[in-house]
Amino acid sequence: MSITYSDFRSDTVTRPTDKMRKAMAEAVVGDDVLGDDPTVLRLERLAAETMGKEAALFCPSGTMANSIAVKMWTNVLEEVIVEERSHIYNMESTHMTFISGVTPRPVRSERGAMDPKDVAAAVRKPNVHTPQTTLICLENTHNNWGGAVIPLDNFKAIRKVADENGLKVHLDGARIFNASVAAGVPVRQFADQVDSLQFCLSKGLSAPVGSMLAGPRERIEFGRRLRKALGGGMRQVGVLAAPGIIALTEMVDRLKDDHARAKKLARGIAGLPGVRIDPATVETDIIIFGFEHPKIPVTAMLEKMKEKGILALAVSGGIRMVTHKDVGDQDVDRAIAAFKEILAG
Ligand code: TLP
Repeated sequence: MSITYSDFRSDTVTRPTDKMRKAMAEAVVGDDVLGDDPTVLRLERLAAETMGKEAALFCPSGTMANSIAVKMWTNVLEEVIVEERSHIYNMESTHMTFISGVTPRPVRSERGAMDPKDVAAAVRKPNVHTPQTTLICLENTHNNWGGAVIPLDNFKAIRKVADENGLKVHLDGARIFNASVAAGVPVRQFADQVDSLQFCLSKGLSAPVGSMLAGPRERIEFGRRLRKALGGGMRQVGVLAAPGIIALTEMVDRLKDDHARAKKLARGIAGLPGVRIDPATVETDIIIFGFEHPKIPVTAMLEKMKEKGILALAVSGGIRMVTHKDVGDQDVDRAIAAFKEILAG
């Protein structure tokens, strides 16, 4: 008999809803490279309005949206301040150097929130030896800090540093709606503090593909040219924008259920042998916990979990699990039971 898995590897594994599939089948399309796909135009307008920005661009992935953002705000011989565990710095295959010819300058943080003083200290004025800092990148929620929510006040303080030094700010808001729901702060208030942001439709919001890059019209139009140059110009892509519209208009409120389930999972496994997690630190859908067991290395633990139908990912020093639309309460109970059985033996 084939096993069915409870897949906690990421919220990227979410499948489109039936309504999304229907919308895909019925989408009115055109040629988006020629600018006449009405469904894409609707999604781009909706994304811009939601974020309070002039314009938005539909991109195939969060990585491409971030790559375009860095390229549209920087020139060669420049430097970008990034948080040291950020996705843009660690998990996007070096596009800053590869595409934009700029260097990242990592800054430490408290659970993803950089101290504005550290950011100010990292700003470099150019001379014959050093690059010029021109951009700061933020991330909210912060993936590698276990879905931590970066507070709005931290955004405001970093905005101030940026303004004092003539810098731009880009937000990797792959999960900005998770941050907004968890903090009770409208997304627009985060967006107001940055010059551009990208957010993903394809994660907890469950669309099959796509990220939106929002910002000033002139920069987004330049971004459109960059997207084409990077091979991201897509044709009858209204079929993918249609589920994106549903993601944005109908899938945000339910994120609170994912957050409650992540908390329940963390509480259920906290204190088990080898598991190092403080459930109080779980704010959204991602839980990252240390795993150090005298007899079971992380890889063996993941194998044993898989045998019991639970999929999770190894991260440095531990394990990552993410709750989302396609794992319900019964999957969380199943995961907790699997942990208890494996670790009791
Ligand atoms: N994150 C993925 C993996 O790359 C780890 C995941 O499973 O969480 N910014 C952030 C904060 C992200 O978490 C991700 C994807 C991206 C950007 C990139 O998005 P995609 O995968 O659409 O290129």
